[in-house]
Amino acid sequence: MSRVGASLCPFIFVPPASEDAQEKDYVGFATLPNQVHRKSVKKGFDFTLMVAGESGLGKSTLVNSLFLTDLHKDRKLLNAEERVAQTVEISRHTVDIEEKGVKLRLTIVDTPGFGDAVNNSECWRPVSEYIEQQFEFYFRDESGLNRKNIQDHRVHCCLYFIPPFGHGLRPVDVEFMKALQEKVNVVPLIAKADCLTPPEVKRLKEKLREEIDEYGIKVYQFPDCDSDEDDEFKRQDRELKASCPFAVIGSNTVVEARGQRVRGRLYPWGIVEVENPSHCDFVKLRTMLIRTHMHDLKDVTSEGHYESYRAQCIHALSGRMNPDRRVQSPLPPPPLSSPDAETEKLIKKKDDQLRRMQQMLQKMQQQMHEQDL
Ligand SMILES: Nc1nc2c(ncn2[C@@H]2O[C@H](COP(=O)(O)OP(=O)(O)O)[C@@H](O)[C@H]2O)c(=O)[nH]1
Ligand SMILES: [Mg+2]
Repeated sequence: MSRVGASLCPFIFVPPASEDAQEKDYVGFATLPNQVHRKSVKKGFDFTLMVAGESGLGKSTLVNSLFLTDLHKDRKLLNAEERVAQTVEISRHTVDIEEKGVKLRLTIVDTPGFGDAVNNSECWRPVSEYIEQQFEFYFRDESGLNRKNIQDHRVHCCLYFIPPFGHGLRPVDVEFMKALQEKVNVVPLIAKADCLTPPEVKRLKEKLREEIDEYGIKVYQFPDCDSDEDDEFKRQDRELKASCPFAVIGSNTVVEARGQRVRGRLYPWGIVEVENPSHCDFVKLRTMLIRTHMHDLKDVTSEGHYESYRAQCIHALSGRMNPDRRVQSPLPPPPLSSPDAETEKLIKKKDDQLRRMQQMLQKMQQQMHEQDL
């Protein structure tokens, strides 16, 4: 066995060269999974979580509670006029969290304005554009020459907050989730669940599940549990799926309950504990995001949502570079009716995007050509 491995990978025990003749066929790749694991642990994990929904539903409070950190401590408080002017303002906060030597770089994308304006039609558009823009940046970096330093800000999950007060989904909720469903993993939540009694929570969950089906909204689907998992894991997985949409409570204050200090909300009639599973599904949501489904959310993002964005871009680019292909397209020609102003704006935006990508490709080709010379 080569000794070189010892210096490359200081963590792994490498037997001395003279140790045993039987070892001579041993190349050492059995340790590769360890190396990959160590490398990713050392590098850390990153995860981008978006919160969306009406203003005042407890989005910022919940993300602070989820990651036990005040993500918004630098937030500038807006006066009433600014709030009205800023219908939807998207902000991004990144925090590095470390637990037992494992690093997590967490990015929270907050969408604070939705619902503050009188007219909420198309309030999903800036959010949807934000998600697509991150795909565009990634596509540009991935196709460029500087692929080692890609900044990946693709959104892996969007928690969509549904108010607890109504009788189910409002048209704006349906519209919002449908507009995002092909671009991001949408996880619907019942906000401020402390406003509801347990039978009310149960009824609202049933109603929401029915409506999500009825309207054909594609929310994030939890993957099937492997048949070789142990019974306890299978039970937890069943429970997790049965609890959707999760009913959550957030709090930034610590209160005294049953002799312990817990995150909770103190009312004249009692205390509601955020992390008490009989009070709400907060722990289930956190377990799902951090322990059990983070990798799946990332996989679905890159292999599903991003892949279809990328395929569209490549298709559009190849159509542009080779005009003959457009002629041969089996698709019927678009209708000749004149597009409305909104559609024209969109087409112009897409055209600009494509032009930028074409320029980038040409630049890359030129650089590669120069390198070859
Ligand atoms: N009853 C109740 N109030 C909450 C909860 N979470 C947050 N709040 C309160 O709702 C208000 C708005 O919270 P905030 O997190 O700023 O909402 P956002 O606009 O959606 O980000 C604040 O007064 C919070 O203290 C909750 O789970 N239950
Ligand atoms: Mg907020």
